[in-house]
Amino acid sequence: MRKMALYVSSAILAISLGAQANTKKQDLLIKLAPGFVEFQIQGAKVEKLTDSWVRVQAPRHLSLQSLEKNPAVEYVQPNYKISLMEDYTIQDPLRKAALAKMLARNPQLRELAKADNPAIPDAPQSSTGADPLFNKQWGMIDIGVTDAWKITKGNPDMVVAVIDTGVDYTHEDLLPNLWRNSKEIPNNGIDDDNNGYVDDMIGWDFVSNDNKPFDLSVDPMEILFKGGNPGHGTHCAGNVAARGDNNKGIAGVAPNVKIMSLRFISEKGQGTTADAIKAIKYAVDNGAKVMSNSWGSEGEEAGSPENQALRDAVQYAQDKGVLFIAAAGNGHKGVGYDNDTDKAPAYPASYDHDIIVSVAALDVNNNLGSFSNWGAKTVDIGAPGVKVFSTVVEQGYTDTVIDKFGFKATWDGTSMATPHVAGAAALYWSAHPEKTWQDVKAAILGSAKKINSLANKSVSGGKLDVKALMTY
Ligand SMILES: [Ca+2]
Ligand SMILES: [Ca+2]
Ligand SMILES: [Ca+2]
Ligand SMILES: [Ca+2]
Repeated sequence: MRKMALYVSSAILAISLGAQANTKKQDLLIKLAPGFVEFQIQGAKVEKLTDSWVRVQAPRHLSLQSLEKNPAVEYVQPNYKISLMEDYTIQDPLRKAALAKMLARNPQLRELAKADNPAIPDAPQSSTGADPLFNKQWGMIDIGVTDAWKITKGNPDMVVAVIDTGVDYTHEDLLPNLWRNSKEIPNNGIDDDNNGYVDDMIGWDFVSNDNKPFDLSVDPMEILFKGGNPGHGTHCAGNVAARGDNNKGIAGVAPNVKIMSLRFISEKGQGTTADAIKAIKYAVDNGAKVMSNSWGSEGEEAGSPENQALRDAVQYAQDKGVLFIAAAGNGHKGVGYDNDTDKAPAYPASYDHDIIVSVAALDVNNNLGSFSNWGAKTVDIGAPGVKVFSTVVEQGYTDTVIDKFGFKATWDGTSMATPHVAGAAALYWSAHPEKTWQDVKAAILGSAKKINSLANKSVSGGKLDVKALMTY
C-alpha cells in the first residue's frame, strides 16, 4: 500500500521567502516517486492530476536539478503545450499585408467571436425524418454507413469522448446525443457523484474549469492572421454522432450513440498536457468507451525529452480498455520528411500503445490529403478528411471554415478523419458489446478497404469501411 507522505523541502522554503516571490512561474509536471501521494513546495502552486502526477507552478529560480534530487520526485518535465492539428492562417506575407490593409479600411469586417457559455438545454423531444443534408456528407456515403446502419445505428449507452475545443451543446443536431451524467444533480453546487467535478452534466471545460464545455472560437479575421479555433470540436463531434433520422441536418457515423464533451483546447487553439491528462482521465473514469483525439503535443521532437506524463495517461486508458483514436497529424516538417511518421513521429498518435488507432486523411478520390501524415508502422488506417461536411457552431452545417475577403479554407485535416473512426468503433461496439477493445481495433483494421494510396503507408493498407466492419 502507498503510504501517505508529505514532502516539504526546507532548502526551497528558504529561497522562496526571498524577494522574488512574485517572479513568473515555470509550469512543470512531476511524477511522484513510489510511496508518495502528495507533493508540496513552499511558493509553488501544486495541483494533483492523477494518482502519480502533479502539476507544479514553481518559482523560476527553482532548478530542475534540485527538483530531480528531491526524494518525492521520480520525473520532471515541462507542461508541454498542445495544439489543434490544423492551421488556417494565411502563409503568404503579401496576401497577409493585403488583408491587413483591407481590415484597416473596414474595421467593421471584424466579426464578434462567440464569447460566452450558453446554458445547457434539456434533452429535446425526439423527432423523426430523413436528415436533409445527408447527401452533402460525401465521407459518410464513401465509408458505407447506409449499409452499416442496417445492423445498428448505435447503442444510446455507448459513449464517445470528444477531447477537443468543446462542443456547441446547443446545436440542434448534437443536443439529442449529448452524454448526460445521470449521477449528478444539476445546479446544486455539490459534486453528487464525487468524481471531483461539481455539477458536471455533459462533460467538463478544463480550460476555464467550468461545467459548460462550450466550443468558444475566435473571429475569422483573427484565424487568418494569428490562428485559433474555428469551432473544431463541434465539427469533430458531428462526424462521430450527429443525431440521425431527426429531420435535421446531418448524421454522424454512429447516429444514436452519445458524445461526452471535454474541452481542453482554448479559443486560441492551445492547451496544455496537464489539461489533456485530466480530460483523458475524466473520459476513462466516467464511462467513455472511445476517445476521439484530433490534437497534437509538443515535446518529443528530436533531442527533447519525452512527454512521459501524456504517455502515462494513454497507458491509463489502455489499462481500462478505452480506445484512443488519434489524428495522425498534418505534416509541417517540410521537404525530406515527406510526412512519414515512422521517421518523424507525431504524438500522441505515434505512441506504441496498442489502444491507439492513428488515422490519416483521404479525399473523395482515395488520395491521401496533401497535408496528411502516413507511416507503414505508425499510421493504422485512412478516413475521409478533405472537404468534410459537418456541424459548426451556432446551428450551422458546412464543409468550409472561412470563405471571406477572397480567402477560402475548407475543413481538411487528419482531425476531420479521426471522428469517423471513433464513430465506427462506437458503432461496432454497440453491435458487439461482448468484444474487447483489442477485438474492436482488429475489426476496424481488418475490414479496411485496401487502397493504393495507403499501401505500404499504413498498418491496414486501407481506408475505413463501416459496411465491411459491421459484418466482419
Ligand atoms: Ca460530479
Ligand atoms: Ca450537483
Ligand atoms: Ca466553459
Ligand atoms: Ca440529423
